[in-house]
Amino acid sequence: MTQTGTVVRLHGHHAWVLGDGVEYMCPVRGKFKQGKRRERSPIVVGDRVRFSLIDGNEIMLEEIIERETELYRAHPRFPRQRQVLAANIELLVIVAGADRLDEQLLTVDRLLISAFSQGLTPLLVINKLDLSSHAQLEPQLAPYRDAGLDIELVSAETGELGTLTGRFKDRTAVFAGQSGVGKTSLMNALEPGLEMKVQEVDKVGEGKHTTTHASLLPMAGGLVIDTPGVRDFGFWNLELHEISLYYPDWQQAREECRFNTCTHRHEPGCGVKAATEAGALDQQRYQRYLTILRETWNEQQAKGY
Ligand SMILES: Nc1nc2c(ncn2[C@@H]2O[C@H](COP(=O)(O)OP(=O)(O)O)[C@@H](O)[C@H]2O)c(=O)[nH]1
Ligand SMILES: [Mg+2]
Ligand SMILES: [Zn+2]
Repeated sequence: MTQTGTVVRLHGHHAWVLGDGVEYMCPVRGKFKQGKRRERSPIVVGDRVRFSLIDGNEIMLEEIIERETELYRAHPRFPRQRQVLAANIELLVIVAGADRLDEQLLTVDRLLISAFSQGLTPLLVINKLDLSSHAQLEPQLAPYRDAGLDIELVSAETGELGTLTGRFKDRTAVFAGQSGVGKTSLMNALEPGLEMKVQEVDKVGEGKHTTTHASLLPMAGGLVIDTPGVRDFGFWNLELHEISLYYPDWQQAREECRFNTCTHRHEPGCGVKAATEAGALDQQRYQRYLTILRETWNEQQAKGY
């Protein structure tokens, strides 16, 4: 008889599978192994699996259930190749600090592109509200509200979490954002005791294995993944003209572009440029888009695309 469960941790040649409230450890063999680099689909954290109970609490993996989403990045050693970091993550929590929001919006924009291109639902969390105010932040947030993005203004320090706590039930989330914005503090505020576990996991991840030791931990009624490797996922294999496809709020303007491969930089008859000049789209977000375009081009040149 088979059961289903979620891979919450991988280490060495073992997987920890959470099924029906019980955590089982089992060997990872054969087709499930993170082995040959050409292999398309080794088992990753977040995978839902079918397994059979052998005896007591020993299990055997039978099958990886088709993934809903994959969180991936360019492989650190083989940049033309995609490395899947985790499966079935639903929510990308993009954290920025209220005290230095200005300088973090470029990261926010990059992470939004990552979310939309990888099929994750983004949630923008502005932390350290104790160091700022709604009135100060609102002008910078307006373009994102106009884009229909969910935004939470919170403080891990004071424990004012707004409606953030209720957003994780039965969902799997990953936190991203610059270092020091309070990701760990927030996770710990959402699930007291989590910080200790995150540190344990980080230590495991420092080993000499090249695989990513991501772990899923229970948080606020759902699961959260937090490992160093997962934080630098980015866009993989995006053509320059595809980047703006992941600005959902630009769609109408984009339809006005003369060329369907328009990068909205210097092409004639560009709807996005026209809408920006007319004030219908945010000027600064457009400028950041140009920066992202340039950075992506540079990264691709460096990788020899
Ligand atoms: N004032 C203030 N400081 C915070 C808040 N949340 C976190 N911090 C501080 O910001 C620093 C970085 O937090 P940390 O959770 O390690 O950030 P991470 O690098 O994103 O995981 C720490 O010194 C925290 O105490 C907050 O809401 N308000
Ligand atoms: Mg941290
Ligand atoms: Zn255009």
